[in-house]
Amino acid sequence: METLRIGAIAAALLLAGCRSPAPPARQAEPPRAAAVTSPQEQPDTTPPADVSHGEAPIGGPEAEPAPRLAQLEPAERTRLHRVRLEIVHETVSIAPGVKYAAWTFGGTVPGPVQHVRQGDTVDFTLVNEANIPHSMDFHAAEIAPSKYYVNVMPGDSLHYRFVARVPGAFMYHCGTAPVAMHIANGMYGALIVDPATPRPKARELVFVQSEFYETAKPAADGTVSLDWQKLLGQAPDHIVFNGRASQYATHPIDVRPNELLRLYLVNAGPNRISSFHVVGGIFNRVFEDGSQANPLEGVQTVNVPVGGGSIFELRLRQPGDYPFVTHAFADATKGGVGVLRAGEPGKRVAVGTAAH
Ligand SMILES: [Cu+2]
Repeated sequence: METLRIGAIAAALLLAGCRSPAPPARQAEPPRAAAVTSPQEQPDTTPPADVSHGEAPIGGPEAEPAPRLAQLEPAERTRLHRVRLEIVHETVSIAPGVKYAAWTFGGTVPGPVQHVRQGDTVDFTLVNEANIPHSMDFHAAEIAPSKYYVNVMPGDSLHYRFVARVPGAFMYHCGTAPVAMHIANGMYGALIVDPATPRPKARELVFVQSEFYETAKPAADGTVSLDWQKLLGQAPDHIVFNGRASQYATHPIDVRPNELLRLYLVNAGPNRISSFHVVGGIFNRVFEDGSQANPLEGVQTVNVPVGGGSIFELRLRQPGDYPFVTHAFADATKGGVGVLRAGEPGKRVAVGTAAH
C-alpha cells in the first residue's frame, strides 16, 4: 500500500508539474486526483439511474430507432442454402446521433445472419454494387482462398459452393486488403452451423461484437468514416453488439427466468478480444470457438478471440435485468453492453422483488 501511495504522490506531482504556474505541492497531504486532472480527462462519475454494471442507461428514448433483432431464426429445412449478398456502401447508425459511412454486405452492419445445419451446402453468390473491389471469406468453409476469396471488381459477381462440415459460430468477412479497413468499415457477419445431432431446445440469440473508429470531423453530409490511425492504435470510439452501441441496454431483450438461453457470440473485431460475461449469471456450458469437444462447464467469463465465435448456455435464475458485457470495461463503456430482461415482456422487475 505504501508503495502505491508514494506512486500516487509521484504521479500527482508529475501532473501538477505539467501546469504553469505549478501550485505548491504539499507532500504530507497529496492533492486529490480531481485537483490535478483537467475536466476533459475525468469520466462522468454520476451514475445513470437504473444501471448496474451496464455502463449504459437501461431503457431509451422512443425516438431512437428500434434495435436489430438478436433472435436467431431456425435454419431452413433444406440441405442446399442459396445465399446471395450484394455489397453496397451505405450510411448506418452506429450510436445515438452517429451516422457512419459503412461498407456492407446487404446494406446492414453486420451483414445478415446465416443459419445452416452441419453437412448442408451453401451456394453463394456475391455481387459487388460498390465502386471498389471486395471479396468474401467464410470461416465455416474449407476451400482454397486463392481460388475463391478473390477480389470482385465493381459491377462484377462471384459464385462458389461449400459444405458446412463443422458446427459452430463462424465469422464471415471481406478479405480484401487492407483487411482491417474492410472489416472496420462493416464487412462482416455470422454464419451459425448447427450440429447434425440437435442441441437441446433453447432460446437462441446471436451477437456480433465489433468496433468503430470514427473521424474527428464529420463530412459535409454529417457522416463519419474510418480513422485509420485510431484503428492502428486500437483505440475505437464505439464497441457494438450487432452494429450499434448499447442498443440492447436501451432496448433490453426479454427472456424468461430459468429458460435455457443459448448465446452465439462472433467477434468480428478487427482488434479487440471480447471477455464475455453475463452479470448475475454463470455459464453452465460454453463451446469455446464453437468446438463440440469438451465444453467448459460452470464458468463466469470467456474470451472470444477476434475472428472467433463461441456458444454460451446459461439460465437466469431470478426475475430481473442481467447486463451482458465484454468485461474489458473500457470496451463496455464504449457500448459493449446489453441487457437480458428475465421477466414478463416489457415489465420492469423492481429491485427487491426477486423470487427468492
Ligand atoms: Cu471489402
